[in-house]
Amino acid sequence: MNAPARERKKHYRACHLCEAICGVVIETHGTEILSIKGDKDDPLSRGHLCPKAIALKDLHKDPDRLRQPLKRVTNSTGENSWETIGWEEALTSAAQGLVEVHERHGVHAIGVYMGNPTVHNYGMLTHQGNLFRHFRTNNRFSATSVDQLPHHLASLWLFGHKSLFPIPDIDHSDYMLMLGANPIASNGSIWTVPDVKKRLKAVRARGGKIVVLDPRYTETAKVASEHHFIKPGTDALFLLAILNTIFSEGLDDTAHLRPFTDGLDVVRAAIANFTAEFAAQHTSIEAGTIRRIAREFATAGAAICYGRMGVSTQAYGALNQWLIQLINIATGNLDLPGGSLFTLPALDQVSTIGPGGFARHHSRVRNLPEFDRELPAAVMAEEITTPGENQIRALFTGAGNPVISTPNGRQLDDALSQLDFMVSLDPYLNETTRHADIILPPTSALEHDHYDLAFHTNAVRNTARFNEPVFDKPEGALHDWEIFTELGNRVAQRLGREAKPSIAPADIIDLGLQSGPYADQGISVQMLKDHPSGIDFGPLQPQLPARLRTKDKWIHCDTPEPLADLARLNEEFCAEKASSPDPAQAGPLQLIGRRHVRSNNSWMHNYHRLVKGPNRCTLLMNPQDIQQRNILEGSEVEVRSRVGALQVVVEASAEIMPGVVSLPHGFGHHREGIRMDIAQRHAGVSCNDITDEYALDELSGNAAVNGISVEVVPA
Ligand SMILES: Nc1nc2c(c(=O)[nH]1)N[C@H]1C(S)=C(S)[C@@H](COP(=O)(O)OP(=O)(O)OC[C@H]3O[C@@H](n4cnc5c(=O)[nH]c(N)nc54)[C@H](O)[C@@H]3O)O[C@H]1N2
Ligand SMILES: Nc1nc2c(c(=O)[nH]1)N[C@H]1C(S)=C(S)[C@@H](COP(=O)(O)OP(=O)(O)OC[C@H]3O[C@@H](n4cnc5c(=O)[nH]c(N)nc54)[C@H](O)[C@@H]3O)O[C@H]1N2
Ligand code: SF4
Ligand SMILES: [Mo]
Repeated sequence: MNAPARERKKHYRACHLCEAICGVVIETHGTEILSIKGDKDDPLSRGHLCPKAIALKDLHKDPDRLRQPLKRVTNSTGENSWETIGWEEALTSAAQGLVEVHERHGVHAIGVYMGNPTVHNYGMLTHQGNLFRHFRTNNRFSATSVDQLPHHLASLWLFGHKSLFPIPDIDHSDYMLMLGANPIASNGSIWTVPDVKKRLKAVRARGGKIVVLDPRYTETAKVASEHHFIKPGTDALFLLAILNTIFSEGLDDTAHLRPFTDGLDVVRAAIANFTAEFAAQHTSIEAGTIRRIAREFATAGAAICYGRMGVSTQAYGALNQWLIQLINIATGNLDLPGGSLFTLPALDQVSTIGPGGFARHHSRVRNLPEFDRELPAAVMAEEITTPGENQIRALFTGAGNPVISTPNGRQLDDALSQLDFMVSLDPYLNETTRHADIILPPTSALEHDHYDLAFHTNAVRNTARFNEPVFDKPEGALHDWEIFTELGNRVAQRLGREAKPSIAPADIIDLGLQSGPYADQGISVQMLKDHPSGIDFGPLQPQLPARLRTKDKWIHCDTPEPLADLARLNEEFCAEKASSPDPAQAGPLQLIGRRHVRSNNSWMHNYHRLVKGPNRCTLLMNPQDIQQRNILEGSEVEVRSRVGALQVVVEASAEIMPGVVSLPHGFGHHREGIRMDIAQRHAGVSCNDITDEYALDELSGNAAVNGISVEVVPA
């Protein structure tokens, strides 16, 4: 072990826990963390922090965080136990298990699932290829298809690259129309916007307007000028009505976009029947209100239409995200300061990674389309359990917890126990990794350096920052990227292929920076080390058409796939009208999720400071719905869906619209055999135990974890 340095030290760091990437200053004494504070000199986050930042310490110190590889041992009576093993044995066994399945059943028998923290850990992004180049399997999955897949598709269709996201330029905007997002709890997503509350309030303070559409009166709705309840899954009708009103009242003006934009006339004709009246019948928002919002939006100085999880993980996710961009385009708000702009990050993924593709192959059992060489996570269980050629028999998971995060988690939980072999790259023994044969735990985040490859690309300002490790790497420990390299090399050896020399992630970043858009300003890793709070390249700027990655550098708005999807929408809602339920009867309810600022998906419940206080894993239900069902407030209820049932405490709340119930995701830590002491004591239930693997956006294959039809009865 290195002798711990004993002096007090200040370390500059980006918090990697969420997309806001706030700058923090961590003061240490030897191996102790004395304080974690917001970095006022960070040009992006300007000193902002949320309560999770302090968990950087808890996460680092957590006694449950694995420091050495584990091997599952099953005794003669079928009982599992875990043995701590050395790295050499762990890597050799992991390589052997994967290669054996490969050799016996072919490459597609290997499945891969990569979770959300992958994109917060640049070494995983730069080095995962060292392993996966050996396993070019069709059975790749990630959290993308329970999340932002529709955003990627809309960007690919309209702008020619999956990561070319228009970013709300909130600091210069006059009007924001926001659907299905709660940035005050989530701290923003596909929109890196630290201190979003202050930025939203500033819009109102300068006379602008924020309009929020959400089935819950959220933390964000509370700071908005206007909030409207919207029935889950009906946003496409609302967005179409907005666009339709803009066209029919002659409010469209593509302005500066006209020289390189076409196809809007085709869209105008295709959506002529989607009127504000039609939307009003289904959304619960009056036609007059929809038209007023359309007029306000189109005539505001600079306006943003933005939608996130709530409009992405539902039955019309891709159609919604495409319509949102068409509204921005038709009103000339794309590529306009105060509207939505593209970033120009110091290391530009749009120039360094491929654009992505769609539907080039399909899943074996259900024939769902791939996106960017990944299949929808909703088919993972059936691909493991359905016999036949290319059935998944071995699985590699990295930084993911799909048992808790993907629809019908119980089914997947069961499927994982049927695998021949499984390896997990993860610091915890949790609901998913407990099925692994080998768990490979990486170093803690504070033990490696950090550059944000993903989120500068989505930020409200062009900045760059590189952080050195806060603590030395413990002897014998391996970073995620080193594990990928070491495992990849052992796989290569077994397959008789050449091993790859390993270049550290920081060196890759250095090369990228020096050939990136700010190369002329001398940017390098060394320069960033000399400016630990980050370097500011200023506010976002208009960049079209140069920034487009479509072949002809035009935006063609008449995208065939979403245009064709209008028929599905029309059919569903024309049919629904005929069978609209009797409001006096207690019919089915729609289940949606929610996020809390002290939580983060499934893996941040093991820190006392974050989970203390009242139970947050409750079912929110409108008092009217509670009364109709003879349920007692605060009692246990049973929530049933097509795939199963769970029991949870009900909380009466007028903040949730009638007909809708809300349960947070990421809980359900009661499962046998996990090693997360505090999380187990705040176990809660997993809402994905009742979400449905058949509830999808049929166009994109994205999971519809919002808007699940459920019944709620006294338990
Ligand atoms: N504190 C915290 N922060 C996080 C996370 C976390 O778990 N906790 N997770 C991170 C991740 S991975 C992500 S992707 C982001 C997500 O970031 P956001 O999308 O901003 O977060 P959500 O809270 O999921 O917001 C979705 C909203 O959609 C609403 N909604 C549900 N169904 C519908 C619908 O049909 N229509 C409309 N209009 N609204 C609907 C919900 O009520 C909710 O308010 O947050 C990130 N940040
Ligand atoms: N019902 C419902 N389901 C949802 C959502 C919802 O709103 N409602 N949200 C969806 C969204 S937006 C997302 S992004 C997904 C998230 O789904 P996942 O990515 O599958 O799950 P996480 O809960 O983020 O789990 C992250 C895992 O990574 C591990 N980990 C953390 N840091 C590191 C690291 O640095 N290296 C490695 N190797 N491992 C690490 C943790 O221990 C944990 O096991 O869930 C989705 N599922
Ligand atoms: S908002 Fe909180 S969790 Fe997100 S980066 Fe900032 S401090 Fe970290
Ligand atoms: Mo996410």
